[in-house]
Amino acid sequence: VGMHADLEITTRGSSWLFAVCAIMGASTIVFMGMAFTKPQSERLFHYITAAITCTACIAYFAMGSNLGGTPIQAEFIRSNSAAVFGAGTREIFYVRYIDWVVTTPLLLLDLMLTAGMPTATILATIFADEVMVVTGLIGALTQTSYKWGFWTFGMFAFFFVVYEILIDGRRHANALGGAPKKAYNLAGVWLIGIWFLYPIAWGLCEGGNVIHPDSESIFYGILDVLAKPGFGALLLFMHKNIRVSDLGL
Ligand code: RET
Repeated sequence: VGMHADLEITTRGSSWLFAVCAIMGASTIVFMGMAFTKPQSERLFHYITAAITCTACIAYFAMGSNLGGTPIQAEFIRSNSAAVFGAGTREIFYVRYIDWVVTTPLLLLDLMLTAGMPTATILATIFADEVMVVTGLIGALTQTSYKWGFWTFGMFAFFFVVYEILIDGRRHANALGGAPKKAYNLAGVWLIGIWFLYPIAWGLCEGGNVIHPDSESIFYGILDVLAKPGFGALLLFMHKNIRVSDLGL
């Protein structure tokens, strides 16, 4: 049933994707459980963080079921150790980008609301983030080397996001001082450090077709666990001494 790519995930890849699905689901339950220990007015960051892992849980359910992907012509295929030249298709999981277009703005919101950044700055940063994800998707679905043009547009957008988080956001967080400053600086460095690995993974997978889709699942899977439940747990832990109302929210 459905279209098969010449190079696609195996049952091992599928099991790993379901394992990540379970981690995302369990994290969602934990974050919601933590939310209910707080009064309603103090739950904003718990809700944002739970929405992120909930979205990922569903995306990983799709990928584990070998859904949300489509065969895309790749220049050549390297299957396991043997390099096989010629025409062939690779399974591209476009569902990742549907996940990212929802979750990456929420991750940025978690961080930027912690620093009390102005609404216009938050919206501009989220716009750049959306450009980054959508150009990444178009590039992934492109069968020619024009795909690297889309990747380059995405990198420009990403550098704007990095500037806003590391320079502009830090300035706002430092002005607040105290617990928000500590939370922002730690979670911000964690976020940017992990996000830098995504365009590298893209280059090895959707871009260059250098690593097998099973390896892709492991690479992106580890990044997603660090970037979603890992980041979320760190952020909520650092929020222990911050009152949502003190941030003007
Ligand atoms: C793409 C390709 C185009 C250039 C760049 C990219 C960056 C993607 C990033 C994704 C982050 C995803 C997260 C998911 C949730 O856990 C689109 C791969 C820069 C940074 C954090």
